Amino acid sequence: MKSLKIIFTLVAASLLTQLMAQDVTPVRWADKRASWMQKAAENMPQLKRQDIKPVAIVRSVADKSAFQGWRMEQTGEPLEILSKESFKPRKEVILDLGDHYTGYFSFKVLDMGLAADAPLRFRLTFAEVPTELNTPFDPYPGSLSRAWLQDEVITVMRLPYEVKVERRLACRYVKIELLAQSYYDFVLTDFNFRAETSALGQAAELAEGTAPIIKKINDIGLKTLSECMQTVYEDGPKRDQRLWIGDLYLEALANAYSYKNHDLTRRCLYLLAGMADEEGFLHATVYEYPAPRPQTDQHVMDYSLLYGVALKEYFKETGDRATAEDLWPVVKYQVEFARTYLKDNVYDMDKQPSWWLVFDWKDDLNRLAPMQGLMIFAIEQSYELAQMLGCEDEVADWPKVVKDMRKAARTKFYDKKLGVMKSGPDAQVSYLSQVWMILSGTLSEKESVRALEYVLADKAACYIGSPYAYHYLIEAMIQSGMEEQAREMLISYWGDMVKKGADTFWEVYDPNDDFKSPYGFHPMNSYCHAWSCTPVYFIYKYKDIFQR
Ligand code: RAM
Repeated sequence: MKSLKIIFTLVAASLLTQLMAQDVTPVRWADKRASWMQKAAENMPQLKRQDIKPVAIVRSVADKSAFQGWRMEQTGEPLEILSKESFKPRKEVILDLGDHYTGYFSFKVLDMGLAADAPLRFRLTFAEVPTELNTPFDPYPGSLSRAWLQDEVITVMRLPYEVKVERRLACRYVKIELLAQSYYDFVLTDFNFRAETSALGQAAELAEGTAPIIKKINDIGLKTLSECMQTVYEDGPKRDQRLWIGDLYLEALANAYSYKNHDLTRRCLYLLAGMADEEGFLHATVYEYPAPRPQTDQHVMDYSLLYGVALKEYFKETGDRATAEDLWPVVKYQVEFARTYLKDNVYDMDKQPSWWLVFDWKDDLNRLAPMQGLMIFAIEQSYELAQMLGCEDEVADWPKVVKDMRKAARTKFYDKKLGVMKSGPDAQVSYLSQVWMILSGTLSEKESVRALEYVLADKAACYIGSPYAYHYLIEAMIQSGMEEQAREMLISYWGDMVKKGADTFWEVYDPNDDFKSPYGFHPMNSYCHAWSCTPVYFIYKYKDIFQR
């Protein structure tokens, strides 16, 4: 019995030791995370609030020549009519705020003398673009939550009453429909949209003589950016209202040349670092409310590598060494972790678990060559950051990694005869394979021009489907000395959205398909989307190319 007891004690002790060993698997940067989250909190931006009143009553007009078949037209009625005449016979109104805004909507319902004997019910629909008011939302065919669509049913029990829509909205148009009524008359009045943004700075005027279309693109780009600048850089104020690394990178670039709210960039960099997974791999997206949390298991290797590029740009712009030093280990880990996915100096897609790679909203894009290029680009930029911090000794082998990866890319992807990069088992020729091989410095300037000219002329090449990917195309063109083409491309792609009536630039825009949406339902596209704001960065940074 005694020996049994001893055995039991020994087994228990060994189990406990094993368990403890598991428990103590260290969370990377465990001693630093609290201070990083603290710094994120300290850099919480002030929001500028503004009360916006509707500017007109409008109606939807079906028009085949308009974007997605709908345009808005003013009815010519004065807005005051709504506070004077009973809403009961009218039943419906569409208010135009005059521009896109992000914030909170309210209005009052007043009786016209008789007491309310029964409740009223309204449906409110908030739209960034006219199609959201003219496409039935149900039965809902989309892949993301139906509740992102901005329609709300409100029941008003007694009058007078102030309707305050609780959720934050992003829209230009507000449609109010009467769903249930009683015998008494009532009016709607005091419409207010409390708009919010953390874009407090003032962007500089463009040079005199800048083409009107470029001025317009810049204005809309600035508006897009300011709408997405909330308490983080959001991807879209309608949807998903959260911080993604890829969006942050492009927003921070545009912000650095316009509003210069560097605290917001700092906050986002700290938030992401503080919420990396236990091993240190960044989550591609994090939430702020009710308390900061990552979207667990949401890993995107191209995004995590861009984090280092964003930090380098931030440091270059602000000289804020303390932040760069604090967060350098995070950058280093992203690169070292990505390196474990290299096989013979090429990114190994087969080794990668089920994470996705973003690059573009194009299912048919083969991402192998783009990933190889992005990784080279990111390691090189991160190495530059190390040099700026004087800690390049820690990563002394990175230049060789870059060199070997370039060499492998040329061997594996470059078709010398055609002068073009080919990706994947089907040797796909895509815009983005060329773009990333250019940005990675794998192709010489002459080869870059040749490769880009090839895809631009090749109707069969896998083309680009989102403003996010267009950003890198324009950058690659500028890097290859194709300045005129870069200018023309920016004007034709973003200018096309302007011609189609954009108040803010869109998440996905395919000039060949106005109804394109990555989520199976075109109203679900985000029509004010962060990654679409980058003309701002190009126009200010490359003044000689764009400000004329
Ligand atoms: C979408 C977001 C965002 C993008 C990610 C990958 O859901 O709107 O812009 O970064 O996907």
